[in-house]
Amino acid sequence: MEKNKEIARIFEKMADMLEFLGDNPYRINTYRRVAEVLSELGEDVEELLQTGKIRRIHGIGESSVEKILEYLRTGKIVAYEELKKKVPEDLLELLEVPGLGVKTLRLAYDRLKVRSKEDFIRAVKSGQLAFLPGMGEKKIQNILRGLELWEKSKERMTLLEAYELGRSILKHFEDVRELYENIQLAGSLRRRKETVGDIDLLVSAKKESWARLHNHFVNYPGVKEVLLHGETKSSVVTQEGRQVDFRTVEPNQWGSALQYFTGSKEHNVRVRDIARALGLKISEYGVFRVDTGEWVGGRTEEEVYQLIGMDWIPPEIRENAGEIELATAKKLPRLVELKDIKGDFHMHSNWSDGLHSLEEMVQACYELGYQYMVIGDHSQASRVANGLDPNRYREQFKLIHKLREYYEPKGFYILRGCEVDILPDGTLDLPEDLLEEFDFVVASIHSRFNQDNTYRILKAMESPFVNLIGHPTGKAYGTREGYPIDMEKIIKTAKETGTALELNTYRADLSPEQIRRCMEEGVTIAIVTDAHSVKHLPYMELGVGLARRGWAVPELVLNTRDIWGIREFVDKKRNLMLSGGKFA
Ligand code: DGT
Ligand code: CA
Ligand code: CA
Ligand code: ZN
Repeated sequence: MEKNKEIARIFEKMADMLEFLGDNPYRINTYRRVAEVLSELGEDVEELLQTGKIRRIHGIGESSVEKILEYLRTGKIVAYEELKKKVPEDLLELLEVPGLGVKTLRLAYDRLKVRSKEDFIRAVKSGQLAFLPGMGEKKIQNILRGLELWEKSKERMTLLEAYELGRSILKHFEDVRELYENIQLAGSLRRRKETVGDIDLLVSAKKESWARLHNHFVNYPGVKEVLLHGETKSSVVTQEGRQVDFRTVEPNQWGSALQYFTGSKEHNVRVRDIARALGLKISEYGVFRVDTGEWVGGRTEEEVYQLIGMDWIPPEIRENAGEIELATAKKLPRLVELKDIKGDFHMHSNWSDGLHSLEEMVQACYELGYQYMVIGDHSQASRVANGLDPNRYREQFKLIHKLREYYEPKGFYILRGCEVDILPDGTLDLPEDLLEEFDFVVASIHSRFNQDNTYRILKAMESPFVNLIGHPTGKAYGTREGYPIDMEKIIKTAKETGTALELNTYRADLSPEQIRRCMEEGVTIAIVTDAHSVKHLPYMELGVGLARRGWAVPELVLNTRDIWGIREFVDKKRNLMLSGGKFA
């Protein structure tokens, strides 16, 4: 699917370039649609060419097909090469900056003689931008803020991006399965850190295969530049500018190498110190006796930890934050695992701002092997997200009712839900009599972040019908800062009212520290994908990783309960709140 991505990227760029040149909007939209179709396409364009089906892709017209064919045959699209001569490509890269559009770039080009990315950044920082028509102080501040965030986000990938890239590289290695014994992504990606600097890939194999493995690695189709092509270590940079490090080790070094390259550095330093006190030396090559230099183990990670008197430690908590002491005392808690997860509580269909139909979302959840799912389309106040009014929710209930007839006999339960907006004064965007009809309610803040957000959330939790607070802090993967809130108060009230707090896989909100506080206080969290397409549903695996980073235990993760446990959770809150009681 690498080719799909490459070609989609070119069409996307051509659309930007045409827009910059003030070309016909119809043509611009056509190119954008081609890019979208190509990235969503389930099949490889190269295969479609071979099977002759390429001319029948829905949504791609004749002249675009010709360009795709041209690229597959020659590796180039002449129309694109021509456009490159007319526009400063480098300047258009700035379109990734939040809050910056073609119009502003074009104005800066015409009036301020801005020709490159650097020119533009200089123009913003020196205040020259203020000379452009329609450029107020507030707009300039926004662009400055956007530039800062963009520069920061360029340095590190979000966990989502790293996960996708990692999966694609693992897939590339399936072609040479006979050459190695073990393969794994290590480093911060394995630890499920919210942002990832570079990807670390580790393989164990017999020495005679190493050269071929390194060749295969540098020939990964997404590579833009090979930084190092060695015998044991290679490094490349991808088209997106991301670095991937690759190492090969002998099969009996697997455990010690995996332990070493998983990190974190702080964890490894402690582990090494403890080993030294026991007369042992741990390196990526194995565990050795210091006095004789004799190799004593390192085939598996379990073996490495066991040799220094510890239980195996889950990668997500290897941060030297108390895990080493507990592993030595053999008292590590059992963390939640993907296999414990029985359902997802927050997702959107094309009734609001999702890409897929309700039917498609339901079928996809069923195929994941879940016991239940909550459909949670936006409520009316979320206009941009095409939120539902009470009548449309009731329409949706009818459809769900019909779907249940098919799915319930199979043991799969569709819960009627919503993601109701918490309004600026803390009231909810839907009437009580409707809220009562839902099986499960998620309530979130989506606008007016300058209000007292702690108060808004506390008030929402007092509703007997609100079961989960969506993305509590409003932050997203280090790219979007949250609104200020008093998390301690929210945790306390969640406990008192029997409301769960959401760990949103799409945003990494809550943070590991906040999850840990929930665990300490006995507050239940729910891991949700907030899927806007069936493609996002499997990110549950990442959500579980993020939860584990916060030391989440199955007892306090709502998704580990079965359908009857969920109904009990909902009923318990309703009964208690309606009778004026409080939770223990
Ligand atoms: P990143 O890539 O910045 O998100 O973070 P990591 O943790 O993936 O770091 P990276 O890629 O530099 O190195 C991968 C692992 O290799 C790291 O987690 C621990 C190990 N490692 C790297 N350099 C050192 C070092 O100087 N000392 C020790 N003890 N371990 C190291
Ligand atoms: Ca790394
Ligand atoms: Ca690295
Ligand atoms: Zn939301």
